[in-house]
Amino acid sequence: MSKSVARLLAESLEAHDVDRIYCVPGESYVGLTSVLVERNSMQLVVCRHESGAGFMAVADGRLRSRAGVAMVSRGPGLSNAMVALHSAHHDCTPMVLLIGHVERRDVGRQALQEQNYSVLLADTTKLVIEVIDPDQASEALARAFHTAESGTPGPVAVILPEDIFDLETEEPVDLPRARVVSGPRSEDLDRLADMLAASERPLLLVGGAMLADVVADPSVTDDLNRLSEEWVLPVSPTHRRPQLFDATHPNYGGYMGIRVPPAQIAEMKNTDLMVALGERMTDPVSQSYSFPTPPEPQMPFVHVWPDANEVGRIWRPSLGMPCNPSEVVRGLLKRGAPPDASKRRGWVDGLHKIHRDLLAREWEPTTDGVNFAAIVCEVDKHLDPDATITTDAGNFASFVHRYIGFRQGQVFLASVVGAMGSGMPMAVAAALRRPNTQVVAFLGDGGTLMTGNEIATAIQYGVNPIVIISDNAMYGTIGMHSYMRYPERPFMDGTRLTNPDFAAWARAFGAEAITIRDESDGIARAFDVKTRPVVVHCLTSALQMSAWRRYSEGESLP
Ligand SMILES: Cc1ncc(C[n+]2csc(CCOP(=O)(O)OP(=O)(O)O)c2C)c(N)n1
Repeated sequence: MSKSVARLLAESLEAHDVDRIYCVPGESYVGLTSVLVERNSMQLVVCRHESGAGFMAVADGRLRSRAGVAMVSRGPGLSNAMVALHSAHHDCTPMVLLIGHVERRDVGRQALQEQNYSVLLADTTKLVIEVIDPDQASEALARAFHTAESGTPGPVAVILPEDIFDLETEEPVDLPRARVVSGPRSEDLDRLADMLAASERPLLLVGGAMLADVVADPSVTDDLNRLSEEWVLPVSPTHRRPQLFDATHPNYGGYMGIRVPPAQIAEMKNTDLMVALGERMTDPVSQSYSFPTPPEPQMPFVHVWPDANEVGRIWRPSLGMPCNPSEVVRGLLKRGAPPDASKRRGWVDGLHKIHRDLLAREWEPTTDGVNFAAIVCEVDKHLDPDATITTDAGNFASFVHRYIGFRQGQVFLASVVGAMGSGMPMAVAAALRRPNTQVVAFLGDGGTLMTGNEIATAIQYGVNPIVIISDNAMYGTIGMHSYMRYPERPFMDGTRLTNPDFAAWARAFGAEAITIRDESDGIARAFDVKTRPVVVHCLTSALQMSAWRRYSEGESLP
């Protein structure tokens, strides 16, 4: 039966179980939006900026372990969405970006807002698919979702010329491909089991691909816990994946993220076997490519990642396993723990003690504003076991990683690569995806005025995140880097910000607002509001540059 291409696309999205699309409308794709609105089979969330829409789709991709979907208009719309694409690409997050395009007959003329997408997106997407033949529209979507979700996940762009939507087609919906799960070779599993059995001081890193497996199948969490307990293995969640292991579990071996505190990393470096389970091994995780050292790691190194292109790309692992990490966990459990696994108890306890000491809720007052540590410690007391925490990029987030004892039922969302502007949109997406659960966003004053306007989207769609703004009147992270590199230069110069009253700003949107001027100002009431978003505006110390560093001493605190 003949139908319009727009309808075929809508049915294809439905077949891929898309229930929500984040967008900023554009004239280039009204042909598709009008059909989507008419069918009403999925929610169109109209955002205030394409970066906001993009980050919401990234968050959705992370929350579902399926591609999140955003829709933007040609040149200008896409350009605004680039930061989210960059983030999804680096963070290995599945995402499909639908982009309206000029009419096919005008392609190449530099028609209004035309862009060469294959050139522009070459280094921020896994694939760019231009739909030239309207009969291939559904096939294009099926390929986009499959590519976005398989191997190393990432963003895929689908380019939709504006003249195709009303054309008629006889093509059927191209149905979704089954999810591909790859297991380890049994000889590799045997070798890993032998290496682990022989190891006195193993280190088990768990990262993004493990998290994707957990989201797809929550029982993976129990398997991981059992492996750690039966095999007596310390588990270290990697950069911005803290929810993979309970911070208070006695086998928690310390967080392997950006700038691990000296005491922790010194002990970690005594390992005799590093196993990266579903961690791509990024710059922050590898401690700026020093642990392990490329290309030859300083200790035996096992790399498990569901994509052979990635295993061996930078390091020469002792054993490379291009498969789903959860399958490795299950395979090891089946083989059974070595009889002398308890020989590692002292090693695991030692790592855990350093972590617990660092997690201690200790902080000291400052002279120029609130020590953000106090706020984060207070928030931690109010977090539900299934709360979502999002952070934007900035030094205020170091307090979140230091002082929040993440639990496995909690959800953490941020741009792993550290793109500013992610915190608020991700909170909106999480609140939509996880109704009736707490969603708390931590933002800096810098990031707030990048995408904070998406609080309007929260209000429009009736979701109520709690937004905590650390206002130190500067781009603090950069101030710190500048100070560390050039201590003789005036602190804050080049990074100072003149801010609005964020409480008044929040109220103008219809949100509730609380101002914190002192560590003793309570924020408990932020958790009681529940009927609209709450913004907690903290007048934060600039001298307390991060959870680890204070200006006057110029030294790490611990
Ligand atoms: C989109 C983007 N622009 C610039 C940067 C570089 N950058 C990293 S952190 C930071 C400052 C963040 O300032 P703020 O949000 O106020 O948090 P603070 O560091 O003061 O806690 C900047 C500019 C970035 N990571 N992402």
